[in-house]
Amino acid sequence: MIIKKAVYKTSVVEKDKLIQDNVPEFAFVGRSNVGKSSLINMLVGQKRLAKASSTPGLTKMVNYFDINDTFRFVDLPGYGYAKVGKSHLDVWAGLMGEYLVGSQSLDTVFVLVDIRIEPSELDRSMLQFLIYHQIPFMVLATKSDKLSRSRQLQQRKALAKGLLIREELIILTSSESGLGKDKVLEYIENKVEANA
Ligand SMILES: Nc1nc2c(ncn2[C@@H]2O[C@H](COP(=O)(O)OP(=O)(O)O)[C@@H](O)[C@H]2O)c(=O)[nH]1
Ligand SMILES: [Mg+2]
Repeated sequence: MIIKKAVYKTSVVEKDKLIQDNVPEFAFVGRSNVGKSSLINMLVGQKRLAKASSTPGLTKMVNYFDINDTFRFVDLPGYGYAKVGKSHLDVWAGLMGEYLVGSQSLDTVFVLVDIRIEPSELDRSMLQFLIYHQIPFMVLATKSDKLSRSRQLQQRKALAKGLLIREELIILTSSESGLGKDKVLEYIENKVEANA
């Protein structure tokens, strides 16, 4: 699939304003700085569709992008800033949790993890949350260009082990080199066609 058109639609801060329609949504989540904005930009082939993480106001918003007039990308708030001592459950009590359980047309959640960093407790509980709610997900390992090919494959195994998931659920990506672009877009195309 080729992305011919990708346009910013809107940003939402209240759960009552979340979009509820039948356009399939592919959401992106992950710790702040994991490379979420860069990956979205890489997938759509635009340098600054998704803003850089340094834009403070955007971090607590759900940002929607219309793609090819057929599906949507949804940039969810980063989950790296949960305060120590706060229950993990608090993370799901916010707008992101509302979106994940309440969105009418959520198709898949792409969970981003840095290929070089051990998965955190939050990454694991995110996956447990998605599995519990029967929400389809794929893990996208980001910044793969920072490792050699053999280290990438080693890390893919290690990530699968750390996240307690099958290796097939992890796609190696790089916003720098474009690695993984075809795989992610093929995945999306198959899901959109299956639901059409
Ligand atoms: N080498 C490399 N750096 C990346 C990649 N993706 C993101 N970065 C860098 O990681 C930092 C955070 O990226 P950003 O997309 O803003 O992360 P976000 O907070 O998850 O949206 C920036 O300095 C990016 O340039 C990648 O694939 N390779
Ligand atoms: Mg960002």
